[in-house]
Amino acid sequence: MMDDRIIDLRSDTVTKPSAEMRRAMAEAEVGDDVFLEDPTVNRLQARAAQIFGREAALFVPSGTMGNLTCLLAHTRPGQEVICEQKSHIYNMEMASMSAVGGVLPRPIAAEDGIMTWEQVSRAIRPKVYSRAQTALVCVENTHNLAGGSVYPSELLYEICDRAHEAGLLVHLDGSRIFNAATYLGEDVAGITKKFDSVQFCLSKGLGAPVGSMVVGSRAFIERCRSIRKMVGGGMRQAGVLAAPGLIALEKGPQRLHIDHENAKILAEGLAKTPCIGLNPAKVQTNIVIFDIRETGLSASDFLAELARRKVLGVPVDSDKVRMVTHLDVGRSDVDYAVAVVQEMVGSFSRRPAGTLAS
Ligand code: TLP
Repeated sequence: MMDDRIIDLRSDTVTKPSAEMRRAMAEAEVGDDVFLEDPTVNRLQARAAQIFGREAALFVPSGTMGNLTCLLAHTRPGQEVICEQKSHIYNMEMASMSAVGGVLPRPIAAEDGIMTWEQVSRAIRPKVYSRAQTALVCVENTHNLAGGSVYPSELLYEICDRAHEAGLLVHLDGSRIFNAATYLGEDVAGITKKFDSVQFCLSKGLGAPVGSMVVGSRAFIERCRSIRKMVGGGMRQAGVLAAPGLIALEKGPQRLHIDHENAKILAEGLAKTPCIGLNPAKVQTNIVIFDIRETGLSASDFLAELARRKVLGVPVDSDKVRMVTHLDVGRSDVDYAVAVVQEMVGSFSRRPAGTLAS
């Protein structure tokens, strides 16, 4: 990379809408979506439902709102929700499950974020009058903070079937479900068919500027529409946002394999760097998480040094850094990012311990 550009690997949410998307936004046919009269939103919802093989879909402003809407539709205050310990819904959605939904999360730790039915079943509350009752299981696929890991579909089927037998509902935080589908070589309809609800993001790897979709049965989506209004997500001429969403939905999935290849190259390059801890074999999709403890720096100091060199990532905790590949970073950017990390870590090891350049 010769120019002054910043290589932004903080998230796949940072992508900018393409010229085609901006044109579609300018030209979108719109109406008042709270009256169900926005033709572009209606088209997006119909297309999402079709792709997922479901009766209906609902456009929501964010993944967070999509997850909360489903959670509110499936539970009532005082119940419990089983989720993975590092899941986004538990860690990064402002505790909305408890603060808004009045439900108690029951987090369970699973290797690589991939829960088994055995682990889930052990967390189900017994039917004792003094115990909060388990209502819902939330699954995240791909699993963000576990490094973009992917559930084998058979495991998802087992969790859904057995949860249903136990009288529980199952929600999928499928923010990056198209990344999972790309990795598996399967379609999203098949992967998600047994879930009671699915939320997926248009604004991550698919490249739309805004928005997520909730898909499910017609009755479920009608209920979600009221809940979306309750939480302030009833948008009006939202067709200007649905228009790039339609392009993201059609074109985004076709190029995700490029992001996965770039993530693999990034991971392999970083793994060769002294003091960086990472197993590239575990990188399945577009998220790379690595340990920087041995550099002697905290994640925030490491990232500040990196930012001075125009490469951006985010901290996962004090020892770990996350980088995410997406449509606005190419192979040469990834090569550059690896070279920068190698140069930077090399320069630390030549300096007296505990000192940084001012
Ligand atoms: N993830 C964002 C940040 O919040 C960390 C990111 O950069 O990865 N579920 C999952 C699995 C997510 O990764 C995210 C966003 C959400 C839900 C929430 O989506 P938004 O940001 O649209 O509310």
